[in-house]
Amino acid sequence: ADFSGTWRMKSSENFEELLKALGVNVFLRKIAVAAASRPSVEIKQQGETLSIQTSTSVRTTHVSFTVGQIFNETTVDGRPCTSFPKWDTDRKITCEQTLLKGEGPRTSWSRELTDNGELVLTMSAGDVVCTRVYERE
Ligand code: R13
Repeated sequence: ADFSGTWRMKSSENFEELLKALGVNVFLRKIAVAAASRPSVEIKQQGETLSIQTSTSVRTTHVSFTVGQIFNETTVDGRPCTSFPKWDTDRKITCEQTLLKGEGPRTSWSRELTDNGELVLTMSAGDVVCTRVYERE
């Protein structure tokens, strides 16, 4: 599967609930939710190595990793973690995160290319799952 491309978000569910589950206060949550409603995502992939830049007006993140290898990133609420991405199927990467410091709900994300060419991102914190669907720009 090739995740490469520039992606535009079509829909998002439970993003605010996700931040709430992570303990983000209502003030920062509202700012994050507003900004995250208009992201731009650029993915470059070469073989098993992906580079993902997620841009919004208030926060831009960049991660680069190889599936099967542990890497450092931050959780969606900005806490440093190590992440372990694996192929769930040949079109879906699932990544479990482990906080470097402190306690918090278990977090993970997954990215899947669907049959109709969309990209489905899930982000989980404990029982809360946020689902965001992207289409190619
Ligand atoms: C601001 C500070 C407070 C915290 C926060 C968390 C997330 C975000 C912004 C902030 C944003 C996240 C966007 C995520 C996307 C994900 C995706 C709580 C640290 C800066 C307000 C904007 C776009 O779709 O891949």
